[in-house]
Order: sequence, then structure tokens, then C-alpha cells
Amino acid sequence: MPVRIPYQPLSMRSGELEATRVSADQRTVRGVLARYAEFLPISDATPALSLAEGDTPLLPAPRLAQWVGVDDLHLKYEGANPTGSFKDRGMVVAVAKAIEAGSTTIICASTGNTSASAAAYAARAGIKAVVLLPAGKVARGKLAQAVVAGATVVTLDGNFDQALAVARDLARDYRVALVNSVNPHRIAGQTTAAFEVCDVLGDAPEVVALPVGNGGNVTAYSEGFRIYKAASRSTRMPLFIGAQAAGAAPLVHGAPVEHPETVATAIRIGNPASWTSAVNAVRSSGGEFSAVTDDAILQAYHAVAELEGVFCEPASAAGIAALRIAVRAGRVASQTQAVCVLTGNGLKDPDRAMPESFSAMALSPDAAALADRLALAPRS
Ligand code: AN7
Repeated sequence: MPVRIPYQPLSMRSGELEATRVSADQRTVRGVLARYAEFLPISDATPALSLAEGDTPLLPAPRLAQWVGVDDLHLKYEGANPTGSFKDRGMVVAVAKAIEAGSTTIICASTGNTSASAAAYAARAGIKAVVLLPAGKVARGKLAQAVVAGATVVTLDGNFDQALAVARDLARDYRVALVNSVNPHRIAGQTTAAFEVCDVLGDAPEVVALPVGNGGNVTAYSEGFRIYKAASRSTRMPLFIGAQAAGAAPLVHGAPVEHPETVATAIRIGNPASWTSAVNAVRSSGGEFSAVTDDAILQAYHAVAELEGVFCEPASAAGIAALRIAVRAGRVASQTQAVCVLTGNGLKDPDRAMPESFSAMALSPDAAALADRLALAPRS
């Protein structure tokens, strides 16, 4: 049975805009499908789905640059996407293409962010989402997002890798579309982040550091920079630093990890689905995979918040930690122009930000008493 969706194909949309003389205001055509249509696998038959994903800030980070040890550091703040992570870029393409192909239900396994994104885009498009989560290992904010968007939330007694195996089996044998990053439409959508970085900087940066779980995102960045270079929109390929948590670092060890463990639950993945393409992306760039301890991850997590006012989730900070280690070891020169990709918003996992020992200064509402305790200087 055909699905009824409230979206016109993209081509009709732009025709309508012209016909009604609506100004070509970016606000009416936001989202990666509209913005980067020429580089995406979409056609007139693809529904113009959007939550206005993409176009995220590329923030200069001079204070964090000093802490990391490089001259020029920018943060690609993917936490500004509609569901708070980079997954939205690929999910909008995957869901639009699934609908185009006649699907009415999507499925994914997830450490959290993919499920939040899948749930939101399914809701937006009026189709069903089923999300398979490793029990007890998903940050509460992410779980809340899947629940509030009306996804069918299933927890499995197992880790992400086992959940993904089940999702793949279901998508192979039943009428349900898989929207994990093994779906090439996910990767295609995520290439747009690399386009944006080039569009803002005027070229590709020298170094890109980012967290790696399944390896989908590093694959997409590599592909995106390659596409832009081939289209003469940039002139070089960056060197990639792929950060893995020390307790979940299969790409560093060169072998799957049976029981991955890390505070950065987003990248608690032992057998990356995009293993080969991730290795090719990093190796061909002259870069490296790096294992960073949970302590180093949390140190970087606090540093980016305290030095730049940017709140990311722990996994996202792994890229910063790995870049700092590479600079200190002399493998990346300090005169480098680097971009750290902050893949997810810190609000997803607020418990992590609050030390158990934290207690606010509790005072009575009395200005003079507060001024005294805060050691404020009087105005005159
Ligand atoms: C914040 O949501 O795998 O290397 O199921 O949420 O492309 O897997 C999340 C991955 C980095 C790793 N940063 O990206 C999921 C999931 C954050 C993430 C990654 C994830 P990939």
C-alpha cells in the first residue's frame, strides 16, 4: 500500500516557490536535501523531507587550540542538528529514500543517537520506527528522544554489535528498511558535513579529528572531501585522526573487541560495520586511529566546555583528546589547521556533566549576604 506523505518532491517544491514568487529565502529551503541536492542520490521522486538539518556552526576555538597545541582549531558543532547529532544528515536521506522505495517502517540498532534521529525523521514523515538498543547503555536524553517521537523502543540483552546483527537479519527477511550506516544513503547524507567545512574555510583543513564507532562518519567525511576535490571546490584531502575509546578500540588493535566498554557509550562498539572503508579513509589520508582512555576523553570534554563554552557529549570529545595526543607526540605539527568534529550535543547525557559530589552554593535570597559570599566589589 502506498504511503501518503505530506511532502512534495523537491522539484515541485522549487517550481511552486517560483510560481508563487516566494523569495528564495534560505529559510524556506533548509536542510541537506535542498542545499546539496546536486551531490546526493536524490531525484524528482524523492520526498523533500527536512528538519532543517545541517548548516551547523564551524566555531573558531582559540583557547582550546592552545590546550590542544595547534595554531588553528575549529569545532564542527554537530550538536546543533535538530536531534542533536550528526546522524540527522544521513538519516534524512535514508528515510526519504526508504519512503521513495515504498517502505512504511524503518529499523535501526543504536547506541542512542541513531535511534533519536530515526525516531524523529520517521515521525516527521509519518512512518513507523523500531529502534533496538543495548539495555542499560544508552544515555537518557537519547532514549527520551526516541520515546517522545513515538518509536517502538526495544532493549536487547546484548551490546550494540549484537543488536545490529539482529537489525540486519530483520531487514533482510522482513519488510522493514534498515537505516544504520551500512545503508549507503546514510553515508551519502553525511558527506555534506565535509562540504560545509570546505564552504566555510575555503578549502579542506589539513587535519580532521573525530570519534569513530562503526566507522560510518569517517567514511562519509573522506568521501565528502574527495567529492569536493573532484568538483574543484577544494584542493586537498585532510589527514584523519580517528579516535576510539581505549576499551572499545578494534580499529587500533586490528581485531574486534568482544566486550567493549567506555564512558563514551555512543562509541561503545566492538565490531565496526564500516571497518574496511574506515581503515581505507584513515590510512589513505596518512592519518591514524588512536585509542584514548576514558580519563583523557573526560578531560577533553571538560576542556572544550570550560575554554570555549561548547557542550558536547563524551564520545565527541574523544577526537579532541586524540588530536592533543598526536600533537604532543609530534605526529601532527603545531602549525596545523585542524577541525575537531563534535558529533553530539552534551545535553543528551547531562548526568555525565555533573560530578556526584556536586552541590550548588545554597544561600538565602539576600543581596548583601550574597555579595559578601561572592566577594563582589561595591560599585563606588
Ligand atoms: C556522538 O547512534 O553508532 O563511527 O548507534 O553517536 O559513524 O559510528 C553512534 C555513533 C560518534 C561514531 N559520535 O560514529 C549510534 C551510533 C557520536 C555517536 C559516533 C557515534 P560512527
